Amino acid sequence: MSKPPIDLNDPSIEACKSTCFFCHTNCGTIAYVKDGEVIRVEGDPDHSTNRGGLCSRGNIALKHLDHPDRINTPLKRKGEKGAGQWEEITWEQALDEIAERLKVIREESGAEALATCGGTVRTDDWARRRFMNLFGSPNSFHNALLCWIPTFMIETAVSGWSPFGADLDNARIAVLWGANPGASVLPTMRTLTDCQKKGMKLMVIDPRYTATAAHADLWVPLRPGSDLALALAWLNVIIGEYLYDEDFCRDYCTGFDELAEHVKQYTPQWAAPLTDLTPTQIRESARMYAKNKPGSIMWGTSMDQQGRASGAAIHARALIRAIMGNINVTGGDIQTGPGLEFMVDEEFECNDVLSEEQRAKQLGSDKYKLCTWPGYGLIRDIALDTWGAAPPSEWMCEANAPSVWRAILEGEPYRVRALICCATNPVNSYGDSKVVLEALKKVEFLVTCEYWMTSAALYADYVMPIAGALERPVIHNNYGCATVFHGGRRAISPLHDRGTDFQFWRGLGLRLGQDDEEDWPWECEEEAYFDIVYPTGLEIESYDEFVDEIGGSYSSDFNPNAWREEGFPTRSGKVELKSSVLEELGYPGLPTYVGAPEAHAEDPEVVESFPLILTTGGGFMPFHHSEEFNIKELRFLRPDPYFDINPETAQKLGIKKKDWCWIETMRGRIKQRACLTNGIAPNTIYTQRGWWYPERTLTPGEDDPFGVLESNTNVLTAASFEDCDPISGTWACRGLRCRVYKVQEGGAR
Ligand SMILES: Nc1nc2c(c(=O)[nH]1)N[C@H]1C(S)=C(S)[C@@H](COP(=O)(O)OP(=O)(O)OC[C@H]3O[C@@H](n4cnc5c(=O)[nH]c(N)nc54)[C@H](O)[C@@H]3O)O[C@H]1N2
Ligand SMILES: Nc1nc2c(c(=O)[nH]1)N[C@H]1C(S)=C(S)[C@@H](COP(=O)(O)OP(=O)(O)OC[C@H]3O[C@@H](n4cnc5c(=O)[nH]c(N)nc54)[C@H](O)[C@@H]3O)O[C@H]1N2
Ligand code: SF4
Ligand SMILES: [Mo]
Repeated sequence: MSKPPIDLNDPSIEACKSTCFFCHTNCGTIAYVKDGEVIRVEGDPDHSTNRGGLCSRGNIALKHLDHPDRINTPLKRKGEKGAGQWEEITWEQALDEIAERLKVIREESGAEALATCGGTVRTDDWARRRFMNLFGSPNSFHNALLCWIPTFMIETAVSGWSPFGADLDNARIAVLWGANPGASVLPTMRTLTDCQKKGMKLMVIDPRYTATAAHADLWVPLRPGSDLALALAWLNVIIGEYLYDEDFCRDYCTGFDELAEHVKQYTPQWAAPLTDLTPTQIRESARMYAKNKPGSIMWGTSMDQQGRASGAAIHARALIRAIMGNINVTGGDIQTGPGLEFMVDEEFECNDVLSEEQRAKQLGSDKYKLCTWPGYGLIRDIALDTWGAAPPSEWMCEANAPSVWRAILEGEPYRVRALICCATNPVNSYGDSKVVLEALKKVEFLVTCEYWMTSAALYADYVMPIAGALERPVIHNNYGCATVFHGGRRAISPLHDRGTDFQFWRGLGLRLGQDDEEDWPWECEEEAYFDIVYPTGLEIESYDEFVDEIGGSYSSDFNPNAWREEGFPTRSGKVELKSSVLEELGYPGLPTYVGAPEAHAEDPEVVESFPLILTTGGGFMPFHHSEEFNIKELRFLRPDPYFDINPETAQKLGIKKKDWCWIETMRGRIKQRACLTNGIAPNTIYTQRGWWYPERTLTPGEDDPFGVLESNTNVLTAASFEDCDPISGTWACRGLRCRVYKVQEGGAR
């Protein structure tokens, strides 16, 4: 049924440039507002990202805005934890009481006894970090370790910054190495196919034949979790066959000779049995990238999610790009450095307020050193020396999540007593869900800032009702790590008794002795965002004017070749193929093979009991991680969870199309339905992520509320200390050992 047209001549209707935040693509929207009510949301045709388009999530913005399941007022727990009994209270009362409790915990156990937990970027994460630094705790963390943080930090260690984009218009090839924009970032997929029409080649390295692989000139179906072996073998081929950029390696890199010697051992024959590719496939794929220069290897999450092997794999990928001279060159991957013409997130964070003594207490920083204070401190100093601006500590310098869950449960090295979950659904999205759920049940004091009643909200002492993207302004500035930003306006004030995350952190800070002039001089987001935009010199007097008059976009000029002239922003001024930063932290300076992502994957008894290889990674439409499962218009498209299995394997196991099956790893088992497809190898299984059943009614005392452990792929993932990457601390979601068997009659839900 088509929608009634909007009467644009109706003076009572305002068209407001707003932003979609159902994923961090942040498409531009036009929200039509009449009498303080949003009556329609459309894609903004003038927005450079989406050019008027919206995906199925963007199109349900109005259903999301006032969905009957939304939490609309602060909730205080009445009964037992997890009983689902609440008293509705005001923001004032909630913030007063939360602050009082945190004060006592800080006095008794130190500020580090408070941790805060986040998910993928939403908005204003700097406000959370500012609050935590001023409070005195180093234990802020996200699951963003699974998603770009290890990549950013390792690439920055090697070549001074991480590529934030690619000059695809001039590239001869784009390699998607564990990225599936056909399901995950739709506007990028459109750009890629447009460039293909102009002659660019596309290679997809992915164990699954995806929507993106279907467009590829070459699909490389490697075994999940074997990216490190493949990347090392590519280095072997590119160097062994003299395909690298000799001038670039000589003039702009250090450590080439040692790298060449080091990768001699990693031949295609060596990598073949590890990757399930033939030596010819390995050689041909390496040649295709190297011979189509300039080219890009675009970022994808896969390598960030390979546990023990992640850091080395990311390092090897960074070196492939570097020895090809494909960084900061027309048609290559582009590292811009921080945005120097506007205020970057790090400037908001008050990092200098956190004492050395508190930094040293950051959980996990003794084991995993790059993405915690030891490594971040080094990288931040180099960036500040070079530019006077640095990457944000929120994201790049975080407590290690598996270490925090254990600190809650075991009190080692000290007990975390209070946890604030903000913009995350941790049982569904962090590794080893059973441990996470246990930690949420056990932590002494839990606060959750949410849209919905998730499992993290259910066990909370207070739940804060958070306003969505139509109810607040949004600025998408890549945390200041790139030189562009986009912004949209608040279409309406928060509905009901909702508030924004910014209001929560500010309100809590002020009650804990933080100052309203020094520490929190902005009363609302618009005031803070004006500070971001102001240094650009644009002639505006407010943030809203930036959106309305300037169009809400800003981009600095960037000369991709400049760094060759001026030197790369590393200590030596060169691309450090052998990384001095990694060596200083006690890691190998060159990427070295470490085995499968999961610690015990190659033990013979494990291989025998768990004969298949599992990947739990890959976003799929229409859901964003665990979100939108309660929106029936989207759930209708995917009522049940499905895993991919090759028909040959299914037949051997007596599994038919749509059968409910158990998928089991060393941590536990979940149920999903079988999707038989030749787009996956016979030894490989792919499970969908995010699943829970918000429609289920709660039974008091239930161990598995909303079925969060029933079909949730993270029950299967590996996050013990030995599974984590020693460099970054990320855990293993891709390349795990598993077995599959049918659910017996009566066992299905
Ligand atoms: N629909 C949808 N879109 C999303 C999201 C979502 O949840 N749903 N999430 C958003 C977020 S936060 C992010 S970070 C991006 C991530 O988006 P992408 O970077 O595209 O990452 P994924 O979709 O997680 O995985 C990409 C591909 O990796 C493949 N893969 C699985 N295991 C391996 C492996 O071991 N090696 C290799 N090389 N490939 C492997 C999967 O089959 C999948 O096709 O997507 C964003 N967009
Ligand atoms: N096994 C496996 N695990 C993965 C991945 C994988 O590929 N495989 N992918 C990983 C990746 S890339 C990421 S980024 C993470 C995502 O991890 P999360 O971000 O934790 O995942 P979501 O399910 O999106 O949960 C976000 C929650 O925040 C709420 N929310 C949304 N917007 C806001 C807001 O503005 N404010 C507040 N307060 N709440 C809000 C939503 O209602 C939702 O419940 O998951 C990771 N987990
Ligand atoms: S891709 Fe979809 S969900 Fe993401 S910002 Fe754009 S419209 Fe929103
Ligand atoms: Mo992500």
